[in-house]
Amino acid sequence: MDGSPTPVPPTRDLRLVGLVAAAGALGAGELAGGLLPAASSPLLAVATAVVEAAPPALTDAAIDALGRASTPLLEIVVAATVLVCGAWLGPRASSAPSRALAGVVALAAVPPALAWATGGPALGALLGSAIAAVVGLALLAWLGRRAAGLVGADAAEDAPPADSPRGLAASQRATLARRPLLRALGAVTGLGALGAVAGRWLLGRGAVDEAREAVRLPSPDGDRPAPPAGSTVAGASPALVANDDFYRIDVEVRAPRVDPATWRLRVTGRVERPLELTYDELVALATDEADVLLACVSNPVGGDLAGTARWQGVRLDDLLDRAGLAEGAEQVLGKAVGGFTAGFPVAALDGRDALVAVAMNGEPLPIAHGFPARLVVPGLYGYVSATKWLTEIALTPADVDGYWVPRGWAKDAPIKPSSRIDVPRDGARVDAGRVAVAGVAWATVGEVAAVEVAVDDGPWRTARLEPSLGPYAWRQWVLDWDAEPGGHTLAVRAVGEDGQPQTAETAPPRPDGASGHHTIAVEVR
Ligand SMILES: Nc1nc2c(c(=O)[nH]1)N[C@H]1C(S)=C(S)[C@@H](COP(=O)(O)O)O[C@H]1N2
Ligand SMILES: [Mo]
Repeated sequence: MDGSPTPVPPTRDLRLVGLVAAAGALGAGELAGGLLPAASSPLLAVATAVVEAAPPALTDAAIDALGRASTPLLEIVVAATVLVCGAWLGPRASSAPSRALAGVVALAAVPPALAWATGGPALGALLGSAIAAVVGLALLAWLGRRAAGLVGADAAEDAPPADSPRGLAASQRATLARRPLLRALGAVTGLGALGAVAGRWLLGRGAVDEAREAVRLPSPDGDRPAPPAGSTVAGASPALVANDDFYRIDVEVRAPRVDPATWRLRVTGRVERPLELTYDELVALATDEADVLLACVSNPVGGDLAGTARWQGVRLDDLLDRAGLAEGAEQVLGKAVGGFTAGFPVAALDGRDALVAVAMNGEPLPIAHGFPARLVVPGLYGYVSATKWLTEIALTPADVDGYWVPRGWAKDAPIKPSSRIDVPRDGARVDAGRVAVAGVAWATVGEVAAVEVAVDDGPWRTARLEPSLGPYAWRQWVLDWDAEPGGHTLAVRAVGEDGQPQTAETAPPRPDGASGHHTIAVEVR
């Protein structure tokens, strides 16, 4: 150096440097989370903590509006925030390096702090964040030097060839001088993205999927009727919803990947003989099969957060008989690997086919639906009963609350009888003449005795019911409607075994499930 002052690059460049360094840091954090067993992705740690600590009204709204898409979106928002912080830090790294360093340290402290405050993997997040911060700082320094044009080798490489005219215009020189910077920025962005993708791929790959694919299920006792193939009317729900189409709701930002080799199911609490089963032991017992509707309490009238599947597992009442209920065993509290809990009264086990399920529609449980094991309890909303990634069944007094209860949802949550029109869709235009109106209907438990449809608030007409898959499944129905031109409304209601039609009274999902008639409008031409 000749002692001339260090050139100060334009703020625009420094912002870009900060943003790209942050992208590199994010990529490093993701890669660390996927590569190192001891490290957690800082992004995942923050998103998990936010979900954990979010006010219930916010999580409700997010689930309503976006369903499961809300958590990936949350991660994107967190990542974008980090990028913005990076862009802010970039110019400060050259003007006030110690403050920029403090900024990076503060930013890196957020994931472990949030994880610690919400009972998450604080140490893992600390390691992941530290790695990300070190990479971020190194990139900030390196890219900052490039921006200042102080890296000789590449600058020389980009110098004008010997035969070019000397004395380039200042603007041309500036453009040429920026070239190595832009190249470096591009390379770091690409590597950061690659690191993030690789990290998530590593997290989501490997042993657990292989173990799951290698599972051999025992053949179930008894014969369930073969489910009718597909749906009776195009666009209407099938009797059994395929695993890939089945709704998914949970608070886990990322589905836990549980290694069945080390997993145990424990039956604990107010029992005479606590049990501990390995996965293989549980699968060997899993010869019971039931067609059971699962429904989410957040499901609005006419919504799609419900579905019936064929579950295979071991009856919960058999398992509890083996453990022996002790004094004070009033509630079954399912505990999940990630800490989620769901509890329902022991009294709900009145002979209904509640299962510790290991299979769904003939396959080992998909990871998203709770592999290696979950609870499935007919007649109760999922948030009080259907614990996925189940690791413990605790028998407790009634006053222990599951995850959602202190968050403002009802303690007791039987599924409300409901019915839904699948076709035609709300707002559809259909041709006059014979129109097949079709959908599904369900009771809490017990058969749906009838489904009725009212056109334009006229008399209730009886729909045709498809064969029943038993008292815990939803039931398909079809009504042939002779549609006349004009605008019409169609409303549906289910009638239970006791002859009671489902209530017309409307209620929102909170606190114990929506009610009211699903009503749609159609335009007949
Ligand atoms: N571990 C865990 N299990 C869980 C939940 C959860 O957030 N975490 N959500 C429950 C809720 S609210 C519902 S509606 C059902 C949904 O099950 P599915 O995703 O298989 O459809 O899972 C239940 N089991
Ligand atoms: Mo739910």
